[in-house]
Amino acid sequence: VPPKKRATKAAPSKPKATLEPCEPCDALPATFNRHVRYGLSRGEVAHGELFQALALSVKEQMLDEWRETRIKDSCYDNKQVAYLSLEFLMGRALGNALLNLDLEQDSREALSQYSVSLEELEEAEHDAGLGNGGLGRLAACFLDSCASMDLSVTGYGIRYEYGMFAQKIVDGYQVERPDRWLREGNPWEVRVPHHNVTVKFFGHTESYVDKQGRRHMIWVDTQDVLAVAYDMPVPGYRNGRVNSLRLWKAEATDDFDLAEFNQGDYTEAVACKNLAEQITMVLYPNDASENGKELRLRQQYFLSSASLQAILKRWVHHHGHDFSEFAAKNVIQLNDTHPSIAVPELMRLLVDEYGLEWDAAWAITSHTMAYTNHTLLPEALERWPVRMMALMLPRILEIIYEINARYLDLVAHHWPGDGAKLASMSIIQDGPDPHVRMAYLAIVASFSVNGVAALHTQLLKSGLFKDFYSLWPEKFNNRTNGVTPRRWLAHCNPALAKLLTSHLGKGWVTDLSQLTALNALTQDASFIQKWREVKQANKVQLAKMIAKECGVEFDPSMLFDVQVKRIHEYKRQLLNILHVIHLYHQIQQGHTEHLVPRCVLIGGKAAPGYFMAKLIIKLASNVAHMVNCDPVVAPYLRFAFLPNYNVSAMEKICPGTDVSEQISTAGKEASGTGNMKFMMNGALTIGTLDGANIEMLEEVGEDNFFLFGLNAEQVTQMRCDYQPQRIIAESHALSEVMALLKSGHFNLLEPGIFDPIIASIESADDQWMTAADFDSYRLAQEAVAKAYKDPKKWTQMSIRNTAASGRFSSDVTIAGYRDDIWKL
Ligand code: B1N
Repeated sequence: VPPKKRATKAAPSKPKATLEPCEPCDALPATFNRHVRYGLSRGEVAHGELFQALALSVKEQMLDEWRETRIKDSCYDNKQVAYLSLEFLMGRALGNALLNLDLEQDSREALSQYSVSLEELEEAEHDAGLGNGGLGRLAACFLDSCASMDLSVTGYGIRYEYGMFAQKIVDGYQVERPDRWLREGNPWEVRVPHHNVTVKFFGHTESYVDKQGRRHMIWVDTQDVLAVAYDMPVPGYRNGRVNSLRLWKAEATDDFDLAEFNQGDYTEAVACKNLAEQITMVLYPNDASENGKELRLRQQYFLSSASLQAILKRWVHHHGHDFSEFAAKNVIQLNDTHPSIAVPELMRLLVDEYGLEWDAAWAITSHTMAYTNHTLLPEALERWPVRMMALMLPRILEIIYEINARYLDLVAHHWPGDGAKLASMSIIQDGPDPHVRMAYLAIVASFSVNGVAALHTQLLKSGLFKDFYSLWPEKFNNRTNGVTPRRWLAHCNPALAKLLTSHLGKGWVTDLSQLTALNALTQDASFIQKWREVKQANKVQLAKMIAKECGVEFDPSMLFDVQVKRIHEYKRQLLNILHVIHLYHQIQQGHTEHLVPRCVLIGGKAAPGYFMAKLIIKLASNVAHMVNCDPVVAPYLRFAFLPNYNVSAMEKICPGTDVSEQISTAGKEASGTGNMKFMMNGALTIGTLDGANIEMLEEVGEDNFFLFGLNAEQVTQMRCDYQPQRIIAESHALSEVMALLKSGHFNLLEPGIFDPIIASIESADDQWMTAADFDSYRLAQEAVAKAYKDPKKWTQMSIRNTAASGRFSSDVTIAGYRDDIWKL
């Protein structure tokens, strides 16, 4: 690091502690021993405490490189990316850190004097479940790729006290339990109080005119909340870079509720500080659905304001109040509209706090913001009531109106005399209860708008954002999602990783396209044999977990058929369950000649207020009960619902899966990313032409993919005249399944509970068109069974899937963001 130039020849001052080269830190085993000896509680040393000691030791190993990364990024004036997200679904950190820092052997050595294995300690780590599903996990994969590709990218999120709820199944029903993930402390985080900022809420605005006659707005009488900074290290894969995930915690400022203080009610005032701290108390557990609560808007503004203040402070620290280069040196990537309130907030900070003119501030904002859309589902498109914003964020609302007025001038220019266009494209949705359309706000202010898979982006351009696309075609681009091969192959599937490395070398870990070389091995009998053995061993491990968590015996010689993801009607777990009922019925009828013994696993959480999703879990549980207790069925079919599906469960599930279920109604799943994790680990996909499935199919070829169902266009067409009752009547298999369901066979003691499910399948309004795809799905499942009967052929298909998965590394996705959006 070049020393900072001094302007004058000053007397030698004390060296800055941060820049001074220091002694290399102790090796891991020594550090670990120190933590065990001086850092632990007095009693018996439990796994949890040894985990803490090891995690603290591993963090210490990162501290120098973490500091050097920070210094390097500021010294060289690199362009910086801020990835703003309400969710970072990080999962466990230990295994990933050991892999990326190459500290596995050292850790085993450190543990050798203790009667505990590294694997046992890894199990003692609590998942950081700060996300719902795909969107939050994508953010986590992106952080790994950015660090591994040596990019200066910081994640900004919320340090929720309670992460994604823990799911229990009681009498077949989902029960939510709080996830107090920080109870034992978080060894990875570092509290950085000198980065704290305050965030304003409520109050009102006033205007004044300065000496030069310029009008200014001030936001006064606010209730301020302290944003406390916590940093988590994000180590790159063996490259010396350690990026940061900055998580904000809300705390009361010291001068909270002055009024009450002044009245002398000290204790009341202190007790009231809870209100501020509520902001970061809990993650909203709704995946791709309504989140319209006031507290949620507070979270969004809290994250956005705190992060932007931190970014601007750093800028001013290095450049003073000269913002001319700001947009050239900064990108703010909005992970969906959840942090899109950052748009007016950046304007507010630049105009009100740093004194820029509106036009200058807008030029900066609109060249800095970039927006990723993750869903087309109307119920997930965020809109905030104007009356709520007027109270909570009065200055922000004024700015939104100003942005809208100027933008509507442009719309009027583009579509002269078209009042309907103005109304439909306005950021403010007018009416008796006007709302702010956050997606429109994000598009108007962003230089880039991207979808997350080819079909999804296409549908954005031709549907949801059609008018915006015609106004600004150059803003729109596609970035197909990906997943990190470090966690989702190297870490979670060590046996396969070893086999890959022994044949291809280790380059695949950072260049997953190298897996295409596997195609040359599909005729190599000994390689096929080894591949089978790895899959078989992983199935044994998965079966152990299922026995433990579900009490159901999965026989590893049977086909493992898995669907794990959030429970949502559009993802059609129901279609899967109907197929299980069909198989069950076939077996009971004695039609077993073409059956391939199969174990079906479904796992996932339902949003606590989503009635149908919860009922689908209950149906799965009840069907599983009937299937598993029938000795006639047992040799052919087992069915389990896995409670509390999360990141660390997926790490065991995807290596042991034969068939991955990606069966959403076409046009509804923006991308999917679980589909990619399974593919990477050699599972075959049964899927619709939806999201990234389409691109997976393109890569692997139709011969290695079980395709079924309507495509997005056919779904839209059929919606006009959907007649599920006729479809059911015309399908012998589906008629039988519906009859069995209606007979109450799966709910003998709870009559009528599944009526809403039956009604939804039979309804002409069924958005998800489960009946329409049933027969096609059933036939595709028959093709799966047939293929599985030929082990050699199946294994070749499995190898080809892994070989073709290189394009779905998040490194490829991030290379796209880097070159085409961030221009790093
Ligand atoms: O984002 C993933 C995609 O792979 C999935 O297809 C998509 O469903 C998912 C509101 C969401 N879209 N929208 C959300 C999450 C939380 C919330 O409060 C919406 N999640 C997705 C990654 O691109």
